[in-house]
Amino acid sequence: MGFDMGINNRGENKGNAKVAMNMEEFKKWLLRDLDADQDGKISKDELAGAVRRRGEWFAGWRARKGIRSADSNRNGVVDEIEIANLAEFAQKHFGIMIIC
Ligand SMILES: [Ca+2]
Ligand SMILES: [Ca+2]
Repeated sequence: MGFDMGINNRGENKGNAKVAMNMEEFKKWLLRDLDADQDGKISKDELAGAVRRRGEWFAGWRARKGIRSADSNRNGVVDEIEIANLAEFAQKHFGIMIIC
């Protein structure tokens, strides 16, 4: 696994290349690329859309699981304070590597 120091900011991360980013960059990326309605929260549909764009199957099911595991306050969406909880999901499904 290569260690990619440069972040590719040109649109979506296609293929199998891992993108390395820290938590701060991860939050920015998530809110820019996933938060379709720009309300600062990630809904199940927004997460499902991102999974689908990655070409994975069962996007809705995966998104539901991802939201459930990240949604600490149980309001059905991933709030900004909960985005860190999505790190594991993103590493698994979005080819992202979170570095600290
Ligand atoms: Ca949103
Ligand atoms: Ca929440």
